[in-house]
Amino acid sequence: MNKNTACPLDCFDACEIVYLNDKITPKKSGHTKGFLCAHLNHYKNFSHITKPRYNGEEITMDEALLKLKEMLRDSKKDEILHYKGNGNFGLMQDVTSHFFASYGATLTDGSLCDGAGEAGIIEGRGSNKNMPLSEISKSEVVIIWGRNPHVSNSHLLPIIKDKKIIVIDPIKTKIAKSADLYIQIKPHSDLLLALMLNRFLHIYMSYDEEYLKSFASEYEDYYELTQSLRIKDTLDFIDVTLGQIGDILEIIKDKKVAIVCGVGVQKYRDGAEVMQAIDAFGVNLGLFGKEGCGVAYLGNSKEAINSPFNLKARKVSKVDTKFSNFKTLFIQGTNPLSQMPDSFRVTKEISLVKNIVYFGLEENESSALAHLVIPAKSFLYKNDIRTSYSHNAIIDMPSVAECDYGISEYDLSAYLCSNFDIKLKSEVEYIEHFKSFRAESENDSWYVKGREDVPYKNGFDTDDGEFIFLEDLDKPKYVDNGFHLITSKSHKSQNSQFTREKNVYLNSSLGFKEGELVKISSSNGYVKLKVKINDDIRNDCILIYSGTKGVNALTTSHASFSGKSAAYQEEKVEISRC
Ligand SMILES: Nc1nc2c(c(=O)[nH]1)N[C@H]1C(S)=C(S)[C@@H](COP(=O)(O)OP(=O)(O)OC[C@H]3O[C@@H](n4cnc5c(=O)[nH]c(N)nc54)[C@H](O)[C@@H]3O)O[C@H]1N2
Ligand SMILES: Nc1nc2c(c(=O)[nH]1)N[C@H]1C(S)=C(S)[C@@H](COP(=O)(O)OP(=O)(O)OC[C@H]3O[C@@H](n4cnc5c(=O)[nH]c(N)nc54)[C@H](O)[C@@H]3O)O[C@H]1N2
Ligand code: SF4
Ligand SMILES: [Mo]
Repeated sequence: MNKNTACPLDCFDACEIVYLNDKITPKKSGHTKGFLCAHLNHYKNFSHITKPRYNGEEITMDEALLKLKEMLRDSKKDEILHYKGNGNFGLMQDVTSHFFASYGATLTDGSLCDGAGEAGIIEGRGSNKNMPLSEISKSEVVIIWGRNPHVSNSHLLPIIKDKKIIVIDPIKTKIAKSADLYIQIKPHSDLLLALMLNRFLHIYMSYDEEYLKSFASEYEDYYELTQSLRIKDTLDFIDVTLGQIGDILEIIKDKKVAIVCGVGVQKYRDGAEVMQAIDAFGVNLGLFGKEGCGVAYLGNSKEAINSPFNLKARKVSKVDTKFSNFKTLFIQGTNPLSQMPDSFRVTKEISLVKNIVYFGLEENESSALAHLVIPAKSFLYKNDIRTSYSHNAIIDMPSVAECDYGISEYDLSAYLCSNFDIKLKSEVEYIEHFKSFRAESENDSWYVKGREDVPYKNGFDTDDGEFIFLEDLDKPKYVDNGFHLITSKSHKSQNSQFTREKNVYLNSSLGFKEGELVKISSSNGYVKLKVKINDDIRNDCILIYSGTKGVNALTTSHASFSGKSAAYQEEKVEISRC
């Protein structure tokens, strides 16, 4: 029997799946276009935890739930922390937060992902309404700016294959190799590039004056701000030539342009300002509110959907979390010991917690440290529904098969709610609630009601409907030492899930040999990895993929200045032979 569901992973694409004769297959129509990525094609080959454990001993699920109840009773309410990630992107995953919030426990806020960029977008536009895939498909020129679609967003590729492509990335990614124009920018200089582009747009009088007068009337002041930079010094510093600036402006002139950004541009403490400046370039081109034009980032996947869950609680930072302030830590759908920044600090802090619970699918650093391990059911065996951060579909995810191990988030929450006297509706009622936010389209897919494919047609969501530009700049310091750490997504893993990378990738000109063991250090910590040579990487950068064991020993727990987001690429690193 065919059953339709969706990939649960934290990914732009949110693919639709047909479960056919016990096999995961792609839906042929719609944005999934008949293909899935390697993670889902091989999903069933990856092993999942099947037995709950307490202090290393296997126990039954009933015993595990009892232990969990005892741990919660053993702690004061404000000594309990629910630390949840997006290992599964289903909307029902928040049902556990409903329990913890209603019980009086602490939740987290901030982001390990796109929070800085989102804060910059909200600062400028008043909201984060995304340019969906369906609109990118109508554009003529696509600027891929700090996103790596062959790895993280493969369903974008068929949509843009016949368009003019410009890529801005310190790494010569696969799409960079076939692009019409590739700028191998120095990392962390996109803010300066966006300001330079804006400045030359004005010099060449190519900005959309009529649009700016209506929706961004401070554009002259912003132009003045861009004039505070010295052109030659700035371009030398960011490693972009005047010719390349001219080429970009020439390619996009009078075209429908989609600027497609990823998290790469904003893994810095000033990540919000970077996105706000890229947005401002889009505004000066008049890209908002027009078909086939705009700036795409990671949109708010919950836009236009009200949560039925109680999520009001005391919240602590997800980035520099003081775990030792808590007696019971409930980790769900994330692997903080690998994926949070500043791993040495995180390990030290979490080790001081009396009761550590890990609720997930697979073994990793966090399950190894946990006292109580509770296996979750995978998406195939539970009911959910999901949305995406790059398109407007809402996809039902009913259970498509049975399995006799693990527990769903709903069943675990139902157990806790009934034991601690907290109101919980039936699973069906919650899923129906989410379904009430959908509207059917022609090709038997559902969309989130009220989301606009072309947002900001009548101006922005700021108080006066006008775009807000950056008002001042930290004077750039044209000094540089150490290597830039690039830590992007791998095609082998989904952050720390599936097959994890093990190496550091270096340009051959640095003189290291393939297979050599090196020590990479920052002011935060160090990691030892074997070298792989790759000349697609600039010689002032080193690349260690997200999910590589130890990479976050190098990263800082100082959050972004705005958006409470991790800044994985802020720290410079050194390399030495072991
Ligand atoms: N296969 C796979 N797919 C995934 C994931 C995964 O782990 N594996 N993770 C998912 C998640 S959680 C997310 S958030 C998305 C993110 O997906 P992407 O936004 O594509 O994220 P990254 O790979 O981190 O970075 C994208 C690009 O930014 C470049 N970059 C790094 N620093 C800079 C810089 O300073 N400036 C510029 N211009 N570019 C820079 C990198 O070289 C990289 O090519 O992917 C999702 N999809
Ligand atoms: N150095 C560096 N660090 C990074 C990044 C980077 O680019 N570089 N990227 C950051 C980004 S963008 C992100 S989003 C984070 C991601 O980091 P995490 O949120 O830790 O994501 P994963 O490593 O994919 O781990 C997901 C976990 O969810 C569990 N899981 C999967 N499905 C389910 C389910 O249905 N139920 C339950 N209960 N659990 C489930 C899996 O077993 C796994 O333990 O990492 C961040 N960390
Ligand atoms: S491309 Fe993304 S959404 Fe599609 S199957 Fe792979 S991980 Fe899932
Ligand atoms: Mo992410």
